Amino acid sequence: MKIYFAGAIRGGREDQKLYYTLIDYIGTKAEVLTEHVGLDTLSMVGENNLSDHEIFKRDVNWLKSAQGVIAEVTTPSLGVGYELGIAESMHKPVLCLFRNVNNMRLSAMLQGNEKFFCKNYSSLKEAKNYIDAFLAKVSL
Ligand code: 6K6
Repeated sequence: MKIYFAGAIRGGREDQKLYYTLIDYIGTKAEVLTEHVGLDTLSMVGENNLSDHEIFKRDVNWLKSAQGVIAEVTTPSLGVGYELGIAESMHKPVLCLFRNVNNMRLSAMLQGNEKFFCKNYSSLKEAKNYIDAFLAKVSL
C-alpha cells in the first residue's frame, strides 16, 4: 500500500523530527512515497536539485498513485493544504493529525470537511493508534 505523507516544509520545519518519527512508523506498515518530508537535510530552503515546477509535478503524480494521504497539520502550510485539496478531488482517503498545543485549533477548512478524518492527539502513541485505524480502513 502506498501512502503520501504531507508535512510543512516552507511553512516551517519545527516539527521535522516528529514527521520523521511518524514516517518511520508508517513505513513499517506501508510504502511512504514522501520520506524526504521527514529528513533533517531538507530545510526550508529545500532540495536544490529540482525546480519548484518539477517538485509540483512529481508530488501530484505521487498523490495520484497513493492509496491514502496522512498529513501532520499542526504547523500550517500552504503546500499541505493544497495537497489535501488535490487529494480530496482525487477521492483519496485523508487522515489529518493535529497535535494539541496551546489551545490552537485546526483550520475549519480541514476540520469542517466531513470527507477528511481529522484527529487531535496529545501523544505519539495516540497518533500511532489513529494511523493504525486509518491504514486498516484504507487497506480494506
Ligand atoms: C523543500 C524546502 C523548500 O523547498 C523545498 C522543495 N522540496 C519539496 N520537495 C518535496 N515536496 C515538497 C517540497 N516542497 C513542498 N513539498 C510538498 O508540499 C510536500 O509534499 C509537503 O507535504 C508540502 C509542504 O508545503 P510547504 O508549503 O510547507 O513547503
